[in-house]
Amino acid sequence: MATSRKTLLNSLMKHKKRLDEQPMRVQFALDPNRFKRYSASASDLLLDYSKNRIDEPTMAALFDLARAVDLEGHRKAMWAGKHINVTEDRAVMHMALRYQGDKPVKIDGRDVMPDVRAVLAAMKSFTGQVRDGSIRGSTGEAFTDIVNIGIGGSDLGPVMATLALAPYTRADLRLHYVSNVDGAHLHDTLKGLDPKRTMFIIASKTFTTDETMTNASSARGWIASALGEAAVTDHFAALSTNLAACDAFGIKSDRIFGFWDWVGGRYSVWSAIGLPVALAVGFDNFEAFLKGAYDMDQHFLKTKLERNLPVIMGLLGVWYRNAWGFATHAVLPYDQRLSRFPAYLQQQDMESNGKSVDLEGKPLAIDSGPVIWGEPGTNGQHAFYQLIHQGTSVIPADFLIAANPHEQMAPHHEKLVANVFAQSEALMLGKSKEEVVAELTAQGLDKAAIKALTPHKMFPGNRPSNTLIYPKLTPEMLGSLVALYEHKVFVQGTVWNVNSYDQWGVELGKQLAKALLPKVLGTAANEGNDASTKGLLAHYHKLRGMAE
Ligand code: G6Q
Repeated sequence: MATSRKTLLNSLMKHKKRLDEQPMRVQFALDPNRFKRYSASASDLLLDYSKNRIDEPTMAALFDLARAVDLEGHRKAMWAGKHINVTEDRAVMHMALRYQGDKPVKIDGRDVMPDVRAVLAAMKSFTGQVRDGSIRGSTGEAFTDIVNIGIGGSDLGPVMATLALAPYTRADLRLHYVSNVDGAHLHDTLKGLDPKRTMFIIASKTFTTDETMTNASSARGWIASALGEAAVTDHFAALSTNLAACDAFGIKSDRIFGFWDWVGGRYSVWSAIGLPVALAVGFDNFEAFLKGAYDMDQHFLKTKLERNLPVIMGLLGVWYRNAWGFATHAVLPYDQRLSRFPAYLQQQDMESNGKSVDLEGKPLAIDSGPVIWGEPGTNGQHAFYQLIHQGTSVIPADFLIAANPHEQMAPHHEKLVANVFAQSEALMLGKSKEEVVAELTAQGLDKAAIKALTPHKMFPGNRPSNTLIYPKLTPEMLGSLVALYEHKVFVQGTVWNVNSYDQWGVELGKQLAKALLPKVLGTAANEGNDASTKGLLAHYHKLRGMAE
């Protein structure tokens, strides 16, 4: 019988014990080559992982672990189009969407590349025509505002990428994203928009998601009441695998952009779901985004595990989750335009590896995915970094920084860089009692004050972080970064032996509200639920002036 995951992960504990006694600052003092030893790159992207609780035997044990769980075999299976999404019996092949080579990419014996290229060509033509004004609204006006209606995987990727690539967008073609079923989202987005110059894109893999369909129907009403029912076809496009439902909605066939069931929602920004990004930044830039992801695919496929960025980052995450028990992981981009990157990764990672049964359906005997969270720096420094520095929880973090800003506004970027380097250094070094006492003494404080203040001003240090540094946040680099994290999630899912590609927790949400809606509306009796739900419904009815 193969060694269990629990046994494999337990074997890491002896390394933890050793490292518990040798903090990073000691290791840095002993090894002037530590940065060189623990940094690796994928083309222009450098990962410095030297500020982690690691040494050579630990890294060797982590790579052994990757081999023991047959990471390379699993990777090969994914690329070969095997149905590794076992609960939905599907291949996982979003890499085909960005494939730049000329070999066939087969799923179930069929080369999918002709279909992929046909959709890309249609996207190119459509986005080009909208951008140059040859596709216009029903009254002949060029579009100035595009509203993408979608949620989850049909929203987060395009929102994140559009914000990240703001320097490549045009001021006269604005992208808006509506996801929440809360009417406030659509209402506030439409406020000030002119129906004559507004196009809606309905982005939904299934074309059945209630939030999206509700927003789509209200948007349809907004266009129809302003411009007439016949205008709908000129003002709507759709991105979906459900072509029949798009057609039934009234969307013209040449404005429906398809994709396939082997593209998971949270992995779909590379597909037709990326259309709003291509509209915002132009198709050439969208292609560069795909190319950057392809480069990372090649790195992940071809680089030996010891130099492989997604493998290193994935294994470090396993190390902290399973050997040290750290429950959360922060992603801290020092890049304002990556403001939605942590939220995007939250879905990518937590929906993928937030699982508690293994591939065979047996309960996991080990911890799986951590909580992913974060905000851009330096804002976070003035808020939650306090806990990262001095709280009782240790939170491994990824810092991201570009060497070159898009704006020539010295000294802004230089200050940003100084802050990000300072943070990871401070987290690693901490501040000892001796250092605090010396500092307070130099400030001239008396003995009693020093004694009282010292514990508050000490920092434990030895807090781990990775730093990712790249020349500039270009479309290509963004593609590489997103693909890096996708593959990191794959590595971790493989170690934990979970299906990273289903999302039954999401499906549950899609069903629950449906059952309750008639009771909210008051068309069904308020009975059958638990006392809390029943009480909340009754109070809601009272606040809305409805009879119970
Ligand atoms: C992603 C999930 C989920 C999905 C949304 C929207 O992997 O499956 O976030 O993207 O529920 O689904 P539709 O695109 O089908 O509307």
